Amino acid sequence: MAAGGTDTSREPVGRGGAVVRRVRYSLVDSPGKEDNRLGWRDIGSIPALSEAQMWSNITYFLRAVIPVAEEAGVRMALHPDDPPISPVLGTACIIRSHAALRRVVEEIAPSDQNGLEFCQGTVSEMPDDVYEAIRYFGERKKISYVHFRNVSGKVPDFDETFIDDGYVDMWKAMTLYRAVRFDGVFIEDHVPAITGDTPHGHRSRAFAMGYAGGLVRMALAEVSARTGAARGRG
Ligand SMILES: [Mn+2]
Repeated sequence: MAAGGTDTSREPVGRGGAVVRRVRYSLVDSPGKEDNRLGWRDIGSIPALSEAQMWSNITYFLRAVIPVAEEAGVRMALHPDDPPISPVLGTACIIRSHAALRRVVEEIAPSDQNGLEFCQGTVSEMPDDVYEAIRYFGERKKISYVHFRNVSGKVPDFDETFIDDGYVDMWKAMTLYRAVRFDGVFIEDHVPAITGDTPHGHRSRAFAMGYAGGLVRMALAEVSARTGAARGRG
């Protein structure tokens, strides 16, 4: 059994030659991994796990932890499988659809303290509609916080893009967070590697955070304009 990143490569295909994480599932799941430059490291003898075993495990975990979180006033936040593909080298990755997210927060352990780390990038890679997911989980107050990033498309093949260079309309997404009155935090998450940047990607992260901050400002400014106009009419 091996474990590690599921990147199948990093390619200089982003704007300005930026290097982006590229996932091609046909390469991820192949044994051998000679063609997987960032591939898998052998970590010993962990057996492959089935979907049923993984669902059993997460059920055991959440039903033990969520009551304690309720007592302690801690809000949990589950990140989906990234990338949302399965299996990976024989092990099932179960959190890869909106139905799976609903199962976690609505069926296994329904609680105000059981929420989602809503990785919008990963959710956008799932087969379902990302805007519908923002509305659905946002309306139910299940979004603990957001990884606000963009991708080129859905599974099985996609690249992680600059925030303004993917298939998701980030302004439309932001207006949906506003519509459901999401009041949590937006975080930049993965970003393309820009030439000359630090290993952590400070320049690229600054761009992503600035872009997100600009969208928040626009979204709030529209509300102020509407409120102001209403006052003006009154
Ligand atoms: Mn994420």
